[in-house]
Amino acid sequence: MDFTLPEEVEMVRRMVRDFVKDRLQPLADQVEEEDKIPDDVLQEMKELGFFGLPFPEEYGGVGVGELGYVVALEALGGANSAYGNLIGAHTGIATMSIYLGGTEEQKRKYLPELCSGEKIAAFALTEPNAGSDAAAIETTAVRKGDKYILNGNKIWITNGDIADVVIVYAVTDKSLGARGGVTAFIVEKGFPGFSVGKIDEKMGLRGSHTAELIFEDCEVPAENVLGEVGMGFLIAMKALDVGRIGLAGGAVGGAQWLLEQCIEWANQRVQFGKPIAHQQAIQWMLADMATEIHAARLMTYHAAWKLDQGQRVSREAAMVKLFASEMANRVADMAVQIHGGIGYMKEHFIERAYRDTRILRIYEGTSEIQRLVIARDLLKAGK
Ligand code: COS
Repeated sequence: MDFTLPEEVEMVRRMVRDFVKDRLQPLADQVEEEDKIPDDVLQEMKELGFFGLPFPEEYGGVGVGELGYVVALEALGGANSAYGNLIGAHTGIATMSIYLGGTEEQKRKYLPELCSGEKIAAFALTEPNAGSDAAAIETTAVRKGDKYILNGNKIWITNGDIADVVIVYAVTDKSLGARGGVTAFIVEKGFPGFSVGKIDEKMGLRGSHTAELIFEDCEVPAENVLGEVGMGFLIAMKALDVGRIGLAGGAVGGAQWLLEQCIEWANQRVQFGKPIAHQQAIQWMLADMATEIHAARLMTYHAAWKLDQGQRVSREAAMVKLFASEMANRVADMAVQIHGGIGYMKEHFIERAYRDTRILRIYEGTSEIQRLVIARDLLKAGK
């Protein structure tokens, strides 16, 4: 067994790490205050290939697979969460839905401009009455001639306010439910009847917005049915399998960065006449953080590798999402503890990281849903 990362993946890691250090970290407070990623930074991210990392070059992607994508999200961990969030929603689940479920024609039409970042994508599944229970969506799509007419509301949609292309999941046959009754649609910004509602006020993740999306007799050409009618639920589940691995990569990166900040702080903060790093209480927290990060990183790389081998990863994706997000929350909690009073202050980045980390246990499937997916798979397989 060889744990060495491929050279092209190492190159991606170095590129993202340098970009974070030189370009993103100096802007951290600005992004937090303005609640916006600066336009010139967004442009640079597009030029560096951030938007199409895992996809094959024939569709305009960078071609570094899920492993390269995960390593990039990990390296982004030292920056505000806004960047990983933008990429996670755009690449990890929205563009991924087209890649996994689209016809060849749809892939050729949409992937190049999504991979270049010329167009931004969002993934619209969640509704007021359908969060964890994704099959309970109520948005309807009814065929009328060569169009489908969509009616309903989606909420908390990441990139919703800036998306040019939205993957919308809607009910085409209520009687079939998750097994053939849900269809995915590629909805473009200008389609009649589609509008963006309110932008949410969140606990954290400033610089990344979630919004309500409204479909009022929204007209979608029949050729924009993603893949086939009735395949929507499967496409959503498969995209979420992939997205959850990327999310775990981001959680590992964020936790690693917090660990490094804690080591630096513990070496410089003097109490009782010596740096607090000399106290065993602090050392044990650092050791626990490092051990959990290592475990989550290996699990995440393994899941990404398995996906790149073309194997099904539903169980592993749920496991890494569960473990890495819970781990990142434990690490963020210890990071505040090690920093003490200063870590609770609004002006300190540790306070921001603590708030931003909390969502990891909720979006792209709560920890409870991940346990449900794992347990169902265990009981089905008997091992
Ligand atoms: N890959 C392939 N097929 C899948 C699948 C996956 N990952 N997950 C489910 N399916 C299939 C099932 O095999 C089943 O088909 P068969 O009965 O023919 O085998 C069908 O899809 C329905 O699945 P299931 O019975 O598991 O559906 P449930 O309604 O019980 O819900 C959960 C499944 C809870 C896993 C799903 O609703 C879920 O993931 N919820 C969380 C949603 C989420 O992550 N939201 C975040 C919003 S996006 S940021």
